[in-house]
Amino acid sequence: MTVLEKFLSGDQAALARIITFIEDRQEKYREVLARLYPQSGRAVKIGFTGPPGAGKSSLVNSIARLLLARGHRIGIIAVDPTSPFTGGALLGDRIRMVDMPTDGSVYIRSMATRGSSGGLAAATGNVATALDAFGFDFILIETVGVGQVELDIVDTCDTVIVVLVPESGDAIQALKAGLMEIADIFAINKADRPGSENIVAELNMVLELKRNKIEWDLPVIATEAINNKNIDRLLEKIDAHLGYIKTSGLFEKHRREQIKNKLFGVMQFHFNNLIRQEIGRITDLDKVISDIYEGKSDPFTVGESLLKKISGIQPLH
Ligand SMILES: Nc1nc2c(ncn2[C@@H]2O[C@H](COP(=O)(O)OP(=O)(O)OP(=O)(O)O)[C@@H](O)[C@H]2O)c(=O)[nH]1
Ligand SMILES: [Mg+2]
Repeated sequence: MTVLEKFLSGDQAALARIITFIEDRQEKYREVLARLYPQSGRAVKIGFTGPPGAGKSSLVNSIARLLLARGHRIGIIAVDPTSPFTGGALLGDRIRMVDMPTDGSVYIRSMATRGSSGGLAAATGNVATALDAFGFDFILIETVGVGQVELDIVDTCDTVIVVLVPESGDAIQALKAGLMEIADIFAINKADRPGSENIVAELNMVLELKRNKIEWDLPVIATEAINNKNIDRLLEKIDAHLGYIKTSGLFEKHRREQIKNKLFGVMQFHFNNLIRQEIGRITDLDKVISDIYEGKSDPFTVGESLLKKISGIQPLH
């Protein structure tokens, strides 16, 4: 049996190999994805994002347990940006999801950026496609919410939970980081700490304007992941949100949008490659650069004419 056949027969070791293959973009990984893609689309994808150490892993862990108790199979992706800016790895006390059942009902995969964020969102989406095709009912995706890449990752989810903590200023920070735009549900975790009521109130105030404009009520739930408190309420809201997007048509709309983005992403990838591959054949690039450097021409005119030579396409203005 090939690895792909083993994957399709439900072998988790084959799943792990396929994911590595996709993540490392090994030769022909696109062909593998093309085979898996039609099998995907059934899993519900839930994103958890928020500042480092907010308790995202702890919440994913607790929600996964409730979903397992319902008989679902769960795939978990923990995206671990290793940049010094996010500082995730600096926290020595982060939760590792190790004490999960080993009967095949859960699969946990962490993905590191290895110092570069290029393509991370696409790679995460592709890994989610593999988990989806493998047959998991839910895919929980954890990512530190500080940059654009992380926002892109949660864009592949059906429901997004923004996790904040009682420390003052978080709500305002969240606004700045664009987290407000992507949240469907807010979890104020570590509600056992002082100040949690304040941030809930502050957030509710900020959300009031937005709530008036949409049908979904953007719930704010105070949770205590370590004490397993209000996790059931959080899951109720997840259920409610999934129900809302399905009946309102937003689910399909969003999924179609994701397909469009994927399609454009694939075309852009190939188009970029085409340019890099062809440019040397149709022109002397060093000479072109020298001409521009010496003021004999400009990147705008030359760029358009080179594009036309490569593709036959006259750029739109
Ligand atoms: N007091 C308190 N601590 C919590 C709670 N939930 C999680 N923690 C602790 O906060 C720390 C970080 O939790 P994680 O779940 O690893 O947080 P995270 O957001 O996944 O962290 P990164 O992935 O490193 O960004 C751990 O020591 C947890 O035990 C809570 O409800 N109350
Ligand atoms: Mg974590």
